Amino acid sequence: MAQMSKGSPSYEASDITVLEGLEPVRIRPGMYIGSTGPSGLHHLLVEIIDNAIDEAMAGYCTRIDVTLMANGSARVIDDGRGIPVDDHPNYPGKSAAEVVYTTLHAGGKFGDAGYKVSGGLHGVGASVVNALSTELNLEIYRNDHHYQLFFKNGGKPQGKLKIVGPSPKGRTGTTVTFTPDPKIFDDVDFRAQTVTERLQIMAFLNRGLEIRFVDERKGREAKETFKYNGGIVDYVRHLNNAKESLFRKVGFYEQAEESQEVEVAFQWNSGYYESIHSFANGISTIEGGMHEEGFRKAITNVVNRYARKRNLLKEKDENLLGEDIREGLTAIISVRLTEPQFEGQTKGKLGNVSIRSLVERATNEKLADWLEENPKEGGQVVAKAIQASRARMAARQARDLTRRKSALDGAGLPGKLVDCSSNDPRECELFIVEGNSAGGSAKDARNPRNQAILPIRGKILNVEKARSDKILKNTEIQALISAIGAGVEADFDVTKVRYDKIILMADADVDGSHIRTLLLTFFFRQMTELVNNGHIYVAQPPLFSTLVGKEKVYLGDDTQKTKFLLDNPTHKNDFQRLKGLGEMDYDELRDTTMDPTKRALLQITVEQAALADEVCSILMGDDVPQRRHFIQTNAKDVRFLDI
Ligand code: 1YM
Repeated sequence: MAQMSKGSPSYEASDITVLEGLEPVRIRPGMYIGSTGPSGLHHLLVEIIDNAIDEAMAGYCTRIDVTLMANGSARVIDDGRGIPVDDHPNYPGKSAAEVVYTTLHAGGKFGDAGYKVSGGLHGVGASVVNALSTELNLEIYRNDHHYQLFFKNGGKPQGKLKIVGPSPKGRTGTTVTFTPDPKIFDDVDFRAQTVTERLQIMAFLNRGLEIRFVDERKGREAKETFKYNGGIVDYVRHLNNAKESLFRKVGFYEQAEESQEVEVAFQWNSGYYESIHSFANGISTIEGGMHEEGFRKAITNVVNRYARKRNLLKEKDENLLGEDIREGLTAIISVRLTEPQFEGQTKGKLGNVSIRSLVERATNEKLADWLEENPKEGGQVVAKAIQASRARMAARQARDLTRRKSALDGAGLPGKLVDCSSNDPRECELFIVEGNSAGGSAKDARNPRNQAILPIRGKILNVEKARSDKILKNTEIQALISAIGAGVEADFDVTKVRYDKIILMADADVDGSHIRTLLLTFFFRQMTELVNNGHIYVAQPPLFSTLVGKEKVYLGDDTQKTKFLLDNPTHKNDFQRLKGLGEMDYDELRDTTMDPTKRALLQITVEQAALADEVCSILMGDDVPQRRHFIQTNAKDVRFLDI
């Protein structure tokens, strides 16, 4: 470690300015990293990795090592040029490296000073990481020297950047090791999965770059290397891996201008949903933006033109819509540009207009070429889009029919719905119950004022394996749609939902789990806002009950039973194993699922619903009814057990 030069007045003077420099970050960390929760913590690591990635994008770095160390710190190593060590022109007496780590600078200043990174941010986040760390060790390998500068207590440099030894032959690069400050963060424990997911995407987006991950923490030791010579082509393959692709090839094209470039990879699968992921300078643009707009517009044009040229679409036929063409499409759009403008609520939308025309032009020319060169695949794309357009029209009819039906028979509620009397959705609950007998007992145990029961027959349709028209014609699904009362798919309006809580009540066995998975997939795909806004719950009836005096005590599972026995060593009464919902008596059902003061409900998160969806898209193909598979979510308490 570099020694602190105690007693040196000039050092102390600079020390104060530095502290002033980074103070705002420690006072309002949220302004710089979003939050002091897990996302903020991981943001620190991402900032440092991004600097290494910038160096890779500039063409100087081929490998990045990320290590979660046993003592809780994180280390990032790159083999780039090393951060410049000479004095920064605007800060006499300070190395550029020190300035990068101690001033809250905008990228521009460094650009002015002659350091140029194409599209890079010149390490703007490095000082923020330093400010929020108890210790940060910066090592630079450059000019055949090994330099070091150590910071403590939120970014205080402990001396100047010093040469501590020679650089091993030819070695250049930067190594940063930092310890997040537990006074700032709620929790300073990095989650390996969060880190590796990010690293994998970075590796996909930077073709050929090798990113190694090592977890050295006790009991969690792990190693993983990400390197994709196919770049985003490999990314598309990865995304479609579990799906049935329409053809083997993954398409790719790219185009560059002076200050911006685009890369697109694409493949269709036999499913019915589109999955377009876009990025700007390696940052995910979850809300889309100009690059996606350009792509969507052009792909619609190109495929229509191609279909007409090959006479797959006749003169009298209407044009295919974009949504028809994008059905089952998996695509990655990755753009790089010098001054990306991130807009929108979560800053996840790319605003640069110039990129739209680049992506549009590239797609118009190169996707058309690809279709010409791959006539077999081109034909398959058009055939699928034509099927999608037919289904779209049939779905419209089915939807109209559902609407007309509701207009005719009064409130339009399904016959088997046992509705509640309250008209205030905020207090209303809908129980979706498997089977008629369970529905019967639920009807007895409910509070008729605000609890409604909808019995459904067996397994509903797997919406991952069916097109819109078929989904909307399914009676069980029609009953769900009209009971909830807020439309479906793009027409779904969450403000019209008739119940605040929609509670899935299925047995704790294989069949029950299967039904829950199908229902969650339906909500995830067709009533997405219901999941996003936390309206979906799963009732979790306990497995055991026992009498303590006259009071019946319920125990969720074997673990709870064991714990109960440990806590109550003198307990002598038997344990009843509760049967399926259909066989529960009035009191049992009320205590475990209907009475808000006693029951256990699990609110379903978007991640859980997405997992159900994945299960449905991978495992529950109509074609493989015999295949059994078991998936357990991270939230131990929902299980998707599937046939
Ligand atoms: C483990 C983190 O920060 N690598 C890194 C950072 C820089 C450079 C190389 C670099 C940039 C330039 C020239 C340039 C940075 N330099 C600066 C600044 N890895 C990590 N690797 N030479 C080297 O931008 O022209 C900021 S970041 F501003 F000092 F140039």
